[in-house]
Amino acid sequence: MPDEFESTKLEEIAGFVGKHLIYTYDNGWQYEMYIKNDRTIDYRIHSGMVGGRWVRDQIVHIVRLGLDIYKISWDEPTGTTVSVAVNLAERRLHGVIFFPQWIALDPAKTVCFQNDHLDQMIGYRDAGPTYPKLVIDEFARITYLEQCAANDETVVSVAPADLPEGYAARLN
Ligand code: FER
Repeated sequence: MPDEFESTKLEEIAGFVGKHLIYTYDNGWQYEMYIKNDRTIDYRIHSGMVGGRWVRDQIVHIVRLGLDIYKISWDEPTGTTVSVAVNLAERRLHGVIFFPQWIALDPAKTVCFQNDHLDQMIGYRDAGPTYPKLVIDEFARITYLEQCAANDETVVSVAPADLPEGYAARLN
């Protein structure tokens, strides 16, 4: 059945829902993710190849791998696929991002508030070229971590450029 997923049971990932994290990959790219609920994330990209891009209500698959360890995987409307394994206890994560070739050639095409440009992104995805994929395989350090309520529409609600000075640089 299409709405059944291996290991993605609400009670198993309850400790992850509501988590809001800011992290920097070892290649310097800074990202922010909010686990809005068991099937949904919001995120902003603060720097890197597609810095400035932000997305709300991306459907994802979330599994629990162990104590304080979760994995989030999804397929973007752009055709980019992502899988991020998060170790909350050690404040470390590992992400693998599979970019279609059209994004590697012109990353700026995806730098927007994606929700307002979904048809355009799907058009780019279908036009390609898709291959060869650009595979990014990086560890990151979680520099900011907090627990928020589930389904809080205020956590990720403005563009990266419109955040208060120093927002993404906060450490805790
Ligand atoms: C991440 C790596 C990649 C992430 C999002 C992406 C929210 C999305 C990339 C893209 O669609 O360009 O850690 O976290």
